[in-house]
Amino acid sequence: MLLLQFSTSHYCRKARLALGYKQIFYQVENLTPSLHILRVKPLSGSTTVPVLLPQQKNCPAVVSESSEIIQFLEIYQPNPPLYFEDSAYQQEALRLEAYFGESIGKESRVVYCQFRSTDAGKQIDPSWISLLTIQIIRLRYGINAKSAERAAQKVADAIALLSEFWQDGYLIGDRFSVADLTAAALLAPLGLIPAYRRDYPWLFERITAIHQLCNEPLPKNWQTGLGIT
Ligand SMILES: N[C@@H](CCC(=O)N[C@@H](CS)C(=O)NCC(=O)O)C(=O)O
Repeated sequence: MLLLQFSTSHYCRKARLALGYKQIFYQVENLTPSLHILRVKPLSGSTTVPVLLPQQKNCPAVVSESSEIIQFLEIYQPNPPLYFEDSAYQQEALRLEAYFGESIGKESRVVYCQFRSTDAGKQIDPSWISLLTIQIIRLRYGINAKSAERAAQKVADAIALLSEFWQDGYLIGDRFSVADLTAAALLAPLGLIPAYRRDYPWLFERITAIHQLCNEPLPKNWQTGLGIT
């Protein structure tokens, strides 16, 4: 399988966590933001990554959108499962996947990109390509101090929800699911922001454990969130 991705995208992280959890062999093709459209649009008709090319017999040629990728992987390789057989649990799992994926994922991107435009945030990766990418993302999604403040409030609400479940359990039932995986992927970028690492150590311990479970490396520069360079 081939995953078309941006290496730093948290939606692509979500797809990689699912592939890793299921121990499916795959390769990645890293695309450059903006130029990626030339590769992705003819395949999926959309402009976003991740896009998975299963390259297997009896499989679709192209699967785009992280939630569609997980749905495909559940059929391709049901074990270990990320979905539930119990329909009430499954409905709740998909609801939380949408909440953390579509809503909170967008807000954490705003908070992270705003932080990356500050002096402290630039130190995470001061290379011109990284700083340019952050500026492109800020323009693309209209990110500024005001939108970051609103986003931080929504992120705080999501963390409050997680604190009820994650300190000693899972979001749904008594096992790991697509809901936990999505929350871990979409909140992972906040681990590079020292204030979040200081205020919510349990959150990042859990995100670290989920990465281990899914055989996925933590975000590059994860230690800088602790002030360790
Ligand atoms: N709902 C999509 C969101 C994916 C998404 O927003 N991807 C961003 C990267 S983090 C992207 O490809 N942006 C490029 C663009 O919108 O042109 C999913 O879950 O896959």
